Amino acid sequence: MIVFCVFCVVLGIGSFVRTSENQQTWMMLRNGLKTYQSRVYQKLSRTYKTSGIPELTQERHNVKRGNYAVLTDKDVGFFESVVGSNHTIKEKDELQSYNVDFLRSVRGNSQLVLKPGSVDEVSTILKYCNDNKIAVCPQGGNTGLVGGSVPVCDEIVLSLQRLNKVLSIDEVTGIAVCESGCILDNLEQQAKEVGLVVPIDLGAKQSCHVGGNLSTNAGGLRVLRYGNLHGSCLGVEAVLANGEVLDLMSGFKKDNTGYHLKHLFIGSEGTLGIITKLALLCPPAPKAVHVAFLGISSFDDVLKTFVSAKRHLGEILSSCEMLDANSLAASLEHFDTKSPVDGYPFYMLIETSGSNEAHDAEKFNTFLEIGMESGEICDGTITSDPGKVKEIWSLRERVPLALINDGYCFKYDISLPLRRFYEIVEVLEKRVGKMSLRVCGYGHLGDSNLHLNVSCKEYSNELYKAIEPFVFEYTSQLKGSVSAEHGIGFLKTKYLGFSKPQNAINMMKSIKQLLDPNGILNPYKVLQ
Ligand code: FAD
Ligand code: 2HG
Ligand code: ZN
Repeated sequence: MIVFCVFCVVLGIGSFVRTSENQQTWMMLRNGLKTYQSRVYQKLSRTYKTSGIPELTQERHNVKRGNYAVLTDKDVGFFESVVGSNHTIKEKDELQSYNVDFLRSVRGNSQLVLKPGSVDEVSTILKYCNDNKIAVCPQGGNTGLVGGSVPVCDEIVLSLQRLNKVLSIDEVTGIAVCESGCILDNLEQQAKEVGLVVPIDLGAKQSCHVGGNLSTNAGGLRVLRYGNLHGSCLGVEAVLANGEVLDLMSGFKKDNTGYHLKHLFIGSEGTLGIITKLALLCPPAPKAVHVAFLGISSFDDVLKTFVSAKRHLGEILSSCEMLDANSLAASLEHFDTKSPVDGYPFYMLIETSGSNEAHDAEKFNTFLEIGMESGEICDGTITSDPGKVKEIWSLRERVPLALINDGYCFKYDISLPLRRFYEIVEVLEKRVGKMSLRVCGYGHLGDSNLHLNVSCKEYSNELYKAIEPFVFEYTSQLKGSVSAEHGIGFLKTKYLGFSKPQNAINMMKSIKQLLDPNGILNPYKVLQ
């Protein structure tokens, strides 16, 4: 028997179950979900206890320091005269959080952090560094997951956190202009006030910078709807290694005047220039948002449900995420919460964003009914209540943090052909056996982007060797991408060749040589 509460969709939250033995789920939903924290990562912060900090990257990865100048008191004096001593960090304890990444997977040994307050200050600092061959690591919110945001050796850290202003948001054109150190969530709040939405959303939004998002070409939860930042970014202002300011700001979607240079700075992870300002095209905020959380009994049915979602939800489909049972279990255990749907090997989170509540609900209902009747969807819950929408999203968004809380987590962010999307999770699970606590797969199914995570109690070199390069070889054999959205940073440089031909890498090196001939910008990252 199929029980499906159509009206509840309109009322706020509904549940549908395939058989009556699942009535318990329905009861729980009627009584309201537990009050989850509204956003998983209120403000991402990790405190650094001595025991939790990783070995120095230079030692763990046996890195030979580049031929850069060693910082002198004279250099520090110069930098203080530019940014002011109150915007300079030299104390060992304070330096720690700028030297260690969010995952605690890498640790640099920088002796100096600079926090410039204007593009001119960034320019003066870079000119000096270039003239004196001092290496620089640009840093945004330090939420990057590939070791790109912290120094490898003793590069100075150039933090963009003071360049944090929203400069303008135009309701008519939909263009938002901000400084690069603006926190994504702040931009989103201000865009919302004029009925717009920032076309990128991710779990780290309360800490990451919009400039950091651009520098990594971050993907996130709604690439399926809005595409990636190469499409939404209208312009950037960037400071080159020699201090020159390149003004590529534009207020137009269409501008075919020569090479599209702004794209060089999108996704180049601070190796070609420092982004100081940017313009983003923001679409109107959707009037109706529905989210369903579904229990599915096989990966084959996950794919069928995705195809059905594209066909039946069409233009209102805004996100299609997948979690396996181990991912959901981690989220539930570490955050001590319950899921409205439980006991399945796979779960899907499907979101629609549109402009007509009744029309969208009707479409969603049709999609769900078809899925239930065919047996592809076994169980689920749907809501359009904003609070409940957040609760459901938090089941998914908590997964990365939950896995880090297992102790240590090896994270892989790969693009794979959809038909073979999940097999690597099962293969890897067999391969690493008891060396790991959990092997799991989740992520942006709608973009063919799998987050393959292996958690363990603490970093283990043996486990590391069992996973790498195996995961990258496997990905490459399937013609996938070894980095779908997080970038190459420091941790993936060895594997760039698994996704790019040598002549493309050579061209990247020529561009780097042209823009940063002394190699001072984020050395040891992206290119080896
Ligand atoms: P940082 O981590 O500080 O830096 C990232 C890189 O960009 C570094 O190489 C740095 O040198 C460079 N950089 C930073 N700012 C500038 C600048 N102004 N100019 C030049 N170079 C600069 N990523 C996704 O793609 N999708 C997700 O869904 C996603 N979810 C996440 C969830 C969590 C919980 C966490 C912790 C991370 C997640 N990430 C995700 C990864 C990360 O948040 C993104 O890569 C983000 O874009 C990094 O922004 P940031 O400001 O923290 O940059
Ligand atoms: C996400 O989609 C992020 O949640 C993080 O990209 C993925 O930590 C990860 O592996
Ligand atoms: Zn992701």
